[in-house]
Amino acid sequence: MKIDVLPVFGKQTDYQLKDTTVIVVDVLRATTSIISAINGGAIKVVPTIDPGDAVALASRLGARECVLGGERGGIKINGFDLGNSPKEYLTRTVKNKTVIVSTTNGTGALHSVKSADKILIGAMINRTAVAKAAACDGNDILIVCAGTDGQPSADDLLTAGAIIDAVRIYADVREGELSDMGIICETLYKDWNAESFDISKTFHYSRLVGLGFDEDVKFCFTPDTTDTVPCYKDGVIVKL
Ligand code: 3SL
Ligand code: MG
Repeated sequence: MKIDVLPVFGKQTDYQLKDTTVIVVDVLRATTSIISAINGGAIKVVPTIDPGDAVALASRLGARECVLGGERGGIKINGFDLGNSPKEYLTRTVKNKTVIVSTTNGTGALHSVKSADKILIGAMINRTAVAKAAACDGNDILIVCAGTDGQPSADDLLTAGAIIDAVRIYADVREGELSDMGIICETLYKDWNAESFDISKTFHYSRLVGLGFDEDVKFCFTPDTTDTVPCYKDGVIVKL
């Protein structure tokens, strides 16, 4: 089984998506919030790139049926019900609703891989569960990181490494099957786990803390708090 990591979405080829299980990671905070929305009882999550498309879809479905969530620059979009804090999605607000989300990088990352055979939603909170689901498929694995504003983001790379570390529980990853990017990510994860790499100094993490989202980053970086693995198919995200 080959495992590769794309540090920023949008550079994958059709060939890379063929017969591959893709895991999309935007640990801060879009994929963590999406997993939380499913855990909060949402029927489905619909990711949209443009906030205007999210509003149009919400008005077609009707306010009773859906919840609008998302951010720009980390802050809740004006007129939306929820921002992008995972805990907001664990409340009764989303129960039995369609959650429509638009975020700066995460929803773009999801759209960029929509032609893949299988797309799973990954984060630190479900790293072992998503690794198990991908490893048990037997396909090659491509972890697509959202990154931050077109640049690789240490938070996503570290999470990709955490997922790779967990894949080894369920599959034999032979020498040469893990790409150089995968080796870098796994090393970053091991350093973080051994407390020799400090994620709090990195750009997006410290920006969120500066905006007052300390609780969010702690929540997002607590490994294995859920077994939920959402999957993205035909434009919607549901529990696998
Ligand atoms: O980029 C995104 O999609 C967001 O998750 C960014 S933020 O963490 O909400 O600022
Ligand atoms: Mg991010």
